[in-house]
Amino acid sequence: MLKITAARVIVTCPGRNFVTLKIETSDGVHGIGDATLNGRELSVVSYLEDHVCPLLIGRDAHRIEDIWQFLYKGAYWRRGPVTMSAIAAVDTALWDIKAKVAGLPLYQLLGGASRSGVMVYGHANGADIEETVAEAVRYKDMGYKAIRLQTGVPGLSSTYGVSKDKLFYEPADAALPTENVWSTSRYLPTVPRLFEAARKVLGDDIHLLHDSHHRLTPIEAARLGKDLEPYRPFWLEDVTPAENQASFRHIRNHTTTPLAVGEVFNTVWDCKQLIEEQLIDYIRTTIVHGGGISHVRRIAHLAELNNVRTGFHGATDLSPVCMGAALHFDLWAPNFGIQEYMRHTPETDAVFPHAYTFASGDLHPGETPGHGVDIDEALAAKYPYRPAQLPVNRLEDGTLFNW
Ligand code: EZ4
Ligand code: CO
Repeated sequence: MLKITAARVIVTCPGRNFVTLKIETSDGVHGIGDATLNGRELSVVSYLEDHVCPLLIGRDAHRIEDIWQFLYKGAYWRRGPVTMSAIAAVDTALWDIKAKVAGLPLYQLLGGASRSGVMVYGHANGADIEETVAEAVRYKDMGYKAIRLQTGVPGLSSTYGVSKDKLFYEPADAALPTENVWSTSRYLPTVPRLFEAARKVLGDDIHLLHDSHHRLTPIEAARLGKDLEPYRPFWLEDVTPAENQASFRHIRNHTTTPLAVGEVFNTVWDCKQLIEEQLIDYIRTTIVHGGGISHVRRIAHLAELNNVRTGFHGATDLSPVCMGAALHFDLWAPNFGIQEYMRHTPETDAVFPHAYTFASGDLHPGETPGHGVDIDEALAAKYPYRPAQLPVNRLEDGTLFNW
């Protein structure tokens, strides 16, 4: 028995907020898990500190599955982003501990490497098409094999995915939500023009992606998918809000553009129909918001049976701890597709020393026992929590819309 002796939550803000759970054991081995829920961080801190940490003390750290079931079934109130992020943090920390005790990098415990590296996509964005394409060229020159393209929309002062700082996009930019303005009719013709320009400059030998960030109706999404077909996008992401899984049937019936969904999902139940009816091509739910490795593994297995591949969320609000764990998963998962990679700032990287490295368009999790990511607690303490929320979006007539 490897006794859990302590479970502590560490909140730090090296440029943005991160919540980390640290679990310590009687053998002196510790593990960490990411619990960051962007804009709602302190609700997960409370869930962990007030309700989860006390019941971990004294349990056997090796019984990962039993602890997962205890936290999921034992709460009575199942699912939801707060609950599942908290469970994910525990699960990730316990897998970290088990792999450290075994003296193996985590991917070996999952079943070993299925590939030599994890293909990632970076984010090229600009105020207009020309600037976005120039950014994409810069990413190609950095070695990226896949690039997400987001551009400003003529007539709109700001839009999702377009930032001032090119390498580090950060939408949670104010203590109270910033208000953006949206127009689907201005947006829809812009994206095919962007892709046409990008293909001309970048050629065919690169994967191009785009994120609609939940802003279209199914029929608008179908139109965009059809308009993008000549430019062979790798995927079109989050075309509509996905609470209504059946609405993807309409989109699917109209376009062969591959679809990616799921960064806001937190259990297999959110995507069961999407996967079983093969309505999507990539599932994006990653470790921190999907109940940890133990639950995301169930999602990935269901996906594999239905020709759906993984394409995990990897924005900057997912900490390096989540990225490390995700990369071990990606290196193993037989149905891995691609991994999103938004770089963290140097301040964040210093707080979370990690074994993963980038080379030639791939990330590799490294060979350090565990998931290979740690936290420098003394440095973390120098960056206290700062309130920051995600923006909201309104139509031009003031109607509150999806961000
Ligand atoms: O807006 O992670 O594909 N990536 C995204 C992200 C999300 C943020 C929200 O916290 O959509 O940029
Ligand atoms: Co997205």
